Amino acid sequence: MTGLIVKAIAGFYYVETENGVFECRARGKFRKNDEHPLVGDRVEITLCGSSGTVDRVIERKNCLLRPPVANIDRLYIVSAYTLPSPDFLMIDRLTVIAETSGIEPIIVFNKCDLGDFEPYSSVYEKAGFRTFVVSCETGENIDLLKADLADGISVFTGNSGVGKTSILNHILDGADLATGEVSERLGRGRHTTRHVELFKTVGGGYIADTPGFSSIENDTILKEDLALYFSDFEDYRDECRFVGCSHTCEKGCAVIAAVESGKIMPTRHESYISMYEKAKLIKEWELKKQ
Ligand SMILES: Nc1nc2c(ncn2[C@@H]2O[C@H](COP(=O)(O)OP(=O)(O)OP(=O)(O)O)[C@@H](O)[C@H]2O)c(=O)[nH]1
Ligand SMILES: [Mg+2]
Ligand SMILES: [Zn+2]
Repeated sequence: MTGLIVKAIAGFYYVETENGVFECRARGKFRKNDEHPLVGDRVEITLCGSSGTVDRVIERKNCLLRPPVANIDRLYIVSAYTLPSPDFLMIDRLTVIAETSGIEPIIVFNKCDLGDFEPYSSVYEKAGFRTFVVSCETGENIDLLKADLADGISVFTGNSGVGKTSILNHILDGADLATGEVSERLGRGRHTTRHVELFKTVGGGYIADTPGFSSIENDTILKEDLALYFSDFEDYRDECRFVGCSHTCEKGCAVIAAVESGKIMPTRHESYISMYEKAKLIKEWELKKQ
């Protein structure tokens, strides 16, 4: 029998099949090969009574390690206006991670009842991303987001406390998932959601709620390739004075000139420089090994 892993907790996989959801363990060979089934995986299972075992993972089209989900169509990168305020480096790193995995990154600004997102959302619209500005408090634009989740596998990610679960409570009929108060003092959430889970959306798609985080790793991109994933640099990156320009500090760099003249938003370039410095530490042979 085949099914879809919709939840993974403490070594148990919950597999949705046409006959319902079954609690399964992974066969020992997974552990031996250091492989792990992921939420979003299509799997073959064998049933024994009301529970079963995962025998095989059907080939993935992609997967992320953080959040750990497979076969993702769209990654919604959720930020809040405040409590916590947007972390542009985090947003930009996630867009690059998504695009290198063949996943569409979409920007969601939540808590728009608390302030005007226009200066932020225009940065991302200008850079070519689909962007939603919503509020769980007033319900503004939640219906647009809901319509966007009608098919495929979508994933909400972003810092703890930005309102990922709150949005799902609006979008999923009858859902009452636990949400957390954000500590006023720290401006951070308390990691209310602790596991990844896929929920069925109205149109028959799936949406994954995931635990928030405060930092991300797993960058696996060469510094030479990084600019290719900043589509707002596209019109400028071949116009620089020097071949092989890193677009970080060079004289005659057309990207830097575009930042100075307001055509590229400064936070996007700052994220680029920060990611470039990190990518310098990654060597080609290290990527091949993976
Ligand atoms: N003012 C306002 N508050 C919101 C909005 N959306 C969510 N909140 C509040 O933000 C807090 C955190 O919301 P959660 O939905 O738990 O955040 P989360 O992103 O799921 O957090 P983790 O599960 O920890 O990753 C809660 O107190 C919500 O009531 C909004 O649109 N406006
Ligand atoms: Mg949550
Ligand atoms: Zn340049």
